Amino acid sequence: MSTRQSGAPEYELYYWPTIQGRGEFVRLALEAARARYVDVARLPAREGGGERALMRAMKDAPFPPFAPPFLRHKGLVVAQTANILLYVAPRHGLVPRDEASRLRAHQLQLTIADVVAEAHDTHHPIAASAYYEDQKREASRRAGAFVKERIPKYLGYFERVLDRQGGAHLVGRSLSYVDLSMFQLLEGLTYAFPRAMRRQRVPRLRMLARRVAAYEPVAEYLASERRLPFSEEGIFRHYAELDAA
Ligand SMILES: N[C@@H](CCC(=O)N[C@@H](CS)C(=O)NCC(=O)O)C(=O)O
Repeated sequence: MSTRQSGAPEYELYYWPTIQGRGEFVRLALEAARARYVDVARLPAREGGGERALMRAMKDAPFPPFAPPFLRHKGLVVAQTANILLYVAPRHGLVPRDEASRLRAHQLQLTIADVVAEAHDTHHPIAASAYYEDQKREASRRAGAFVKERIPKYLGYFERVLDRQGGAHLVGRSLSYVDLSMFQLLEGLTYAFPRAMRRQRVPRLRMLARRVAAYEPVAEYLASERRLPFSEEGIFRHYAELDAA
């Protein structure tokens, strides 16, 4: 099992085994909840893991996902990162109970998904199937606009929301999955665009990220071997030439 929890795993998470990617938003929620889960593709093939198991599960699901991450729980297969979090969070107190708060959380999570897609497109603006080296010129233009316009616009928006909420949490009065995802987004952007990120004036978001990192289950996870490193295989990639001058 990929967690320190004992007992049979409750959830099966399916995601690419060597990268943080979009799966990391789900891993963080499961870890923060100290949920019993297995990160299936990270298991050895002889234990029913590996990428083949992932592909098979995706193909065989009665209602197939388009792409990982997806989660199996009690006969349900749930795909799309924001949708998975929408499903998991209420089961573990990672979102307030009332409808307005849940809609707000989902709204923010979908906005985070938009940033993630744009961050991906800075290094793969033409085709996800082509090498970065074959789309470097387009990547440079795309990243230029992302760094100059989109990062400040998105982070400015999240900072404003956090301020309106009182500064402690993005939704509600305690830690929610959106806070966890905001931590991950800031980590990813800082890895990929360290120079651009140094220029962002988002003190509340930074403080929130520090609190999330210090939250015991998250701190334990981040220090464990379960937390994969960022790399140039993932969504947030550091290419110095794409970072701001
Ligand atoms: N909107 C989906 C995107 C899923 C997605 O793009 N997954 C990537 C890995 S992060 C993948 O394997 N895509 C395969 C493909 O698009 O063909 C989500 O948020 O879960």
